[in-house]
Amino acid sequence: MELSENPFIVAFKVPANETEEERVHRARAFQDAQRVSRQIDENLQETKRNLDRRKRAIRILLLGQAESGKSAVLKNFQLAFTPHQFQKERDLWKTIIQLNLISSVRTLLNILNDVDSNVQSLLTPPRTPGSHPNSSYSNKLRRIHLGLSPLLSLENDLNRMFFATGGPSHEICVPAGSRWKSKLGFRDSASVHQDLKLTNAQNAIKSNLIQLLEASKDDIDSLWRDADVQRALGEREVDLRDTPGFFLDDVERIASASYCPTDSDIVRARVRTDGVEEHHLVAESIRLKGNEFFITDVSGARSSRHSWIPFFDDSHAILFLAPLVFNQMLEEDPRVNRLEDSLLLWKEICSNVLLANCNIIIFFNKMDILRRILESGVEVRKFVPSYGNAPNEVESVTKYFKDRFKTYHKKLSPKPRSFISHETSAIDIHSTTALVVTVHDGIIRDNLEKSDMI
Ligand SMILES: Nc1nc2c(ncn2[C@@H]2O[C@H](COP(=O)(O)OP(=O)(O)OP(=O)(O)O)[C@@H](O)[C@H]2O)c(=O)[nH]1
Ligand SMILES: [Mg+2]
Repeated sequence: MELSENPFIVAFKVPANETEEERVHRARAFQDAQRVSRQIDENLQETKRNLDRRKRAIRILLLGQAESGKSAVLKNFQLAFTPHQFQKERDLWKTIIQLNLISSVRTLLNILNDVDSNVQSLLTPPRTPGSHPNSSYSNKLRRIHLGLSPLLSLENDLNRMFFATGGPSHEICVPAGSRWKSKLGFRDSASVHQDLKLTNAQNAIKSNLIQLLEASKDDIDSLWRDADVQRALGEREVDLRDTPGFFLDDVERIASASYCPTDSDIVRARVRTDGVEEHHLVAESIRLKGNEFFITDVSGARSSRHSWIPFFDDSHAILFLAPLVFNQMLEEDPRVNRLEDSLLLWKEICSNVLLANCNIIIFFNKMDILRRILESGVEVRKFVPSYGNAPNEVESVTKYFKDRFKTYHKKLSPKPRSFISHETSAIDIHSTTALVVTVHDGIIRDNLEKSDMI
């Protein structure tokens, strides 16, 4: 471009017969324009630096069906690599865990209220007085139910105020990004949000929650420990301990005013991921210092899986979460067995050409739940007839399913690649934090080898 055509120079050209006032005005406008231009240059440089950093850093994508444990694995990465940042968010999780606890109470009451042709509800009065075999227990449970009503209604208000969701399942669901954290009062030094201060109404509802929980903890505890309730759950083959965000065994601790979540509580807390979240981790400890990487956490719901595709050709490795829980159905489609859904998803991921050069590491997660299910006598062959009469034991069951995943991996991968698998229980933070450090080292090593080959 000719100098005379430069719009910046043309705009500030000295006009003929310029007055002193016009000259001062023009000089000021010129300085302002220069400042804006410098700012734009700096922003462009910053964007370029970020892009370069992203290009250099390892990028990991977490995949798997809903509730498979992706966000729990992410928390283990954060615990291992950025423990100080993790520590700063501790208070934020307190409200989430308290809401998880109330949500389990609600689930429990819903199950007890469920009347079908065979099972008399434990909460509704008997049709003719005295006809209910356990009418004295029912009276007790009805009293507890009534006593817990204010807590349940506060849970509704809290969900509406902070999450604007809730839905029929009352599961906490948050939009991607960290804005929901600031809504709960989390103050991140890097945050640009201005609305970090909670309003008086928000503060009031949070302290109401603490008071009401403290006042209700005996009721919650007696409801959960009640022999009739436990029997009713057994009859319906419901094990609430296997449900996400289960804290009923910890009521005494969690419903106390002085409660502070432990690392393990935070990993066990349930917040459904909505959309796609990218997390930038810069290792804090001396040993891991300098390790900088990005982890993308996604929603595993069937309706969200199309949103994973743009992240496929940008990732160095995929961590695929496949719980070997063979006797549960999908929450979003109760006709579909979770393990069958995982296998279908695995086939799609293995055969995807966009992922042909990507390492895929599979975590057979929720091993603790598999162990509990088998110990309680549930037979694999009833849910997976092809399992036949093989031993109903963890080792044999794990090998059977692992072989199925491995076979598809070999058959469907567009190019040969190693099958790397780990058996995990993401809520066991001791072993999982150690594992994610090893896995991360492996991804870096593999990436270096690949770039050397190129
Ligand atoms: N018992 C047990 N619970 C686990 C394990 N891994 C995860 N969880 C719990 O299962 C629940 C669901 O885990 P999440 O990490 O939220 O699942 P997700 O894959 O991120 O689910 P979406 O965000 O809905 O896609 C949480 O309450 C976790 O704490 C595990 O190995 N054992
Ligand atoms: Mg999640």
